[in-house]
Amino acid sequence: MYGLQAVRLFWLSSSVVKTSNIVFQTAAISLILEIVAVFLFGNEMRFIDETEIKVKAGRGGNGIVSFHRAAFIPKGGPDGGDGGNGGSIIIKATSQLSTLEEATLRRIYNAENGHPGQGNKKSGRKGKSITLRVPIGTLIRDVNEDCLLVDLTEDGQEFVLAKGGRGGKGNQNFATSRNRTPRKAVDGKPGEERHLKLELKLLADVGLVGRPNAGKSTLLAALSRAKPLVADFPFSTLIPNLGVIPYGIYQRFVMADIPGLAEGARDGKGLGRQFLKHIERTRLLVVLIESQEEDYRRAYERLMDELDGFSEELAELPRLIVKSKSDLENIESTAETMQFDLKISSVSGEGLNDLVDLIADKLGLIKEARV
Ligand SMILES: Nc1nc2c(ncn2[C@@H]2O[C@H](COP(=O)(O)OP(=O)(O)OP(=O)(O)O)[C@@H](O)[C@H]2O)c(=O)[nH]1
Ligand SMILES: [Mg+2]
Repeated sequence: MYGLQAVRLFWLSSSVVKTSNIVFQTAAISLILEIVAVFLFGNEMRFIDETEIKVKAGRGGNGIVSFHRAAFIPKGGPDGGDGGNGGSIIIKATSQLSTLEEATLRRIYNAENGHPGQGNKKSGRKGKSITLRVPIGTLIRDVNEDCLLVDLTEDGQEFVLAKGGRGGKGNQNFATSRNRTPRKAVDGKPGEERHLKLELKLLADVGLVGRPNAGKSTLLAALSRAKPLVADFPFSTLIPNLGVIPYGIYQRFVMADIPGLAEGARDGKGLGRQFLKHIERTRLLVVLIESQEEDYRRAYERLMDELDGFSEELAELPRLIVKSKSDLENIESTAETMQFDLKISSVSGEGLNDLVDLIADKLGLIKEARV
């Protein structure tokens, strides 16, 4: 996170050096204040979308050898109880979280061992299980086996990451007519262990892409109840935002706004590229190009270069090409070098309803259909 702040600060400070533009200076000062605030009050904006953890389930408790002892019963039978099962480690997807932060509280998670059995045929207590909560859209890979274990796509979906070992049997189980005093009991089994990689890839229907400052966050705020930071400088969005957009009475779709894609993002410039994975699982991209761009086609092709270079999934997604900030458009000064699907203004509201209709159409939503 501080890395992101630093990139933004670097970008802004270089702009301050280059220009005396008051906007940049104000932006740089506000960013410095933001960093100071983060140091003082903690960082509430930590967006963690990747982490590695080790999990170890509890060992099963041992079964024990014991014989019933009571006054006037000299030869009580075997009464050694079974060991309790070890605790498991479970992962659960929840809509209440939007980052993996909670799962990163520890590097290693150990569930409790099962307790040994007791005399009087009492079983040992089970070890306590641990449930890790992660956001919906978390993929879990086994690092050693190099395979995907599960993709948690539903609210409440659970998966056992490491199963607790079974408790061993006590000697009460081994009495036979030939051997009434068995001295055999079984030890508990070890719990499973795994080295895992958790990766969050947000689940949204539509992804917004555009260069920094293209008006992505403003559009999301205009269409949904999301309140992303909107500001008149590039890289104002540092983490992805999701917004739910209603369509008709019963339908809705989720739109993701990610940090702007700077030119050369593919070579590590700017912030946008690391967030592209969060729109990889969408069904449609809305590409925003500012009406004030000097060369629309060039701006579009540069964006497409970044997307195509990122992954096949992104390259193949259907796209709507939308001209943004139409209220600022100066028709004489910009030669129309490409075909837009629509032009919109999040400020005047021009084209917003049409955009929602167009997106819904591409997603195959039917306005009056109940979900
Ligand atoms: N006039 C006008 N201004 C707009 C419109 N949409 C956005 N803006 C302004 O453009 C600036 C940038 O808008 P953002 O929504 O933060 O842009 P962004 O694409 O999210 O930018 P990054 O997050 O930095 O990539 C802000 O000052 C907005 O108020 C619009 O339709 N008309
Ligand atoms: Mg933004």
